[in-house]
Amino acid sequence: MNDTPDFLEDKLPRRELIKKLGLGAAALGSAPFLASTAAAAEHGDRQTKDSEIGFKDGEFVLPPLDYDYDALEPHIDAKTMELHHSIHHQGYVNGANNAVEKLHAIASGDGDSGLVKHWTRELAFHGSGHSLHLLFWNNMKPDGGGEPSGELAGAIDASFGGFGNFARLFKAASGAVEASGWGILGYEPVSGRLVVLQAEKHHDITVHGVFPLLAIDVWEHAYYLKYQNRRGDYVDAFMNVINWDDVARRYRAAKG
Ligand code: MN3
Repeated sequence: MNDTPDFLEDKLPRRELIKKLGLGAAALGSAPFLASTAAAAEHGDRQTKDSEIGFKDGEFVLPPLDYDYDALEPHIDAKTMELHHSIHHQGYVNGANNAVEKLHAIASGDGDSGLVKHWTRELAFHGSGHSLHLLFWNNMKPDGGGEPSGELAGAIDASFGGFGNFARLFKAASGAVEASGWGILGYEPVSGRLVVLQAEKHHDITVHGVFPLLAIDVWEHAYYLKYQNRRGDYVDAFMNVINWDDVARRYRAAKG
């Protein structure tokens, strides 16, 4: 924030500054992925539920869920949800804040620039972990599942040849992530198509620029209490809690 002209700092709150100056959030000291969040927030139909606010008063924060820990039973059990949200996700929030602090110190000349590779990797890991969990919680709802309709359904048809094909690919990709990671449905802006990707850990093997719309966490902490080694059963169960309205809203925002 040291480089922000005083006259701007005084008149505009931080979030407004990001928008007015057309800067990625990184330029003002936040992780780059926040830029897409800020851009999406400008879109009229983007929700701003409490459960989506992952950055507040200058630091990453863990928002509450939009539903109770037991709301996704029997598909995802309450104990897993509680540990996953309150312990695991909180860890990524803390890690991302710490990495940003260390990188700020290097930027201002006070830190150890020899550790810049370490701290940028830490920000990539924890920042992506935070971002994907925010998406994951909001991608789910009690009594979800089924199939999308409208524009998103059309895009799935055009990109994959139908919902059945998409579901087959998404489940295969999610089930086959090596070790810990994610299955992701995203909007690829160069082609304008939807793509299915895997993420290893949170940030490895991606296509830069892809806007994630739907993500399933396939780290063991997401399913092991209930499903043990049966990741495929957990992926099948996840399909029953998808909030397709949320995914459709993200698709409209990404396209817009
Ligand atoms: Mn997780």
